[in-house]
Amino acid sequence: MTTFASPVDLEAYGEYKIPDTPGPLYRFTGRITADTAEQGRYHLYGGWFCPWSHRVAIVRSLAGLDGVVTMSFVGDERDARGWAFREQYGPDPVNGFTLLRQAYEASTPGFDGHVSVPALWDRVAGRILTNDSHAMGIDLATQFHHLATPLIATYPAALAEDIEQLDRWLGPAVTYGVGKAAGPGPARDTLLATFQQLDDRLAERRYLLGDQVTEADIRLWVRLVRYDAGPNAHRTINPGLAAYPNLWAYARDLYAIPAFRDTTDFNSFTAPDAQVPDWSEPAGRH
Ligand SMILES: N[C@@H](CCC(=O)N[C@@H](CS)C(=O)NCC(=O)O)C(=O)O
Repeated sequence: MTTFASPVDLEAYGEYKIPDTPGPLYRFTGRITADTAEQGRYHLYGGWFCPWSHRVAIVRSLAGLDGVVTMSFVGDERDARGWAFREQYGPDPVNGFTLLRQAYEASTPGFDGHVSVPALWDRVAGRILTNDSHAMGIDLATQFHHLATPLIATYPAALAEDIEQLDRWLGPAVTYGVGKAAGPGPARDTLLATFQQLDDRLAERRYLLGDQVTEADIRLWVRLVRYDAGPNAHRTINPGLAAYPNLWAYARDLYAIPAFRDTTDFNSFTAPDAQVPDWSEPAGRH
């Protein structure tokens, strides 16, 4: 049995392209409910490099689900075949697939959409339930309380509206804006103005919504931890995250939490000649 995909080969296969097909981009929209939240039922296919996967990996740990929902990682390079299982991070422990595409094809015969991570596989149904990290983050945080005690409840009902409201601001400004901020256009000014607003906000509170870590912090943090390693590796956007002392200390404060630190693989997202700041410097925030 073949366990791993052959090496990335752009000459033979060409570049991965996002298919130009009509309809929703991410077609798997299933949800986990308390009655389908079962021990060992779900498997998370993720990528270390991927900020969306990273969000869900952090939630999984904070929800106490490391032993309830299994997780594995695709390699961080691809050709037209899409994400694949390679020696770098190990095989597919659920289906023995060599290409993530096989999981999508097993779910929808003739699948021609995005082969994306994160993807949540349902072992009972034998198919992908969802490839929407937003739904995964919420469901892992809220539907498993009969099976596991969360270390931190990241999506409390009382804060759900505040979390989504922050997302309507930080989504365009940071999540989607950071990749455009090195280029021409207004994205850079918007990003840096947002960093300044966050820095002011974090002078007064430990986390975005007060004294408790929530999904809002997780969504922002996966972008902050990549900022000086990827989008701002050559300091083309600004001199670095450290230009915003409260924001930078907040980001290090989160990095000190094992669920954040242990799900972070700097090698998977750091540009070869990037100057990465010292994330382990004590944050001194209480
Ligand atoms: N909306 C998706 C985005 C996931 C996403 O963009 N994943 C990237 C890797 S970080 C990917 O696999 N892209 C391949 C594709 O979209 O075709 C989510 O929130 O889960």
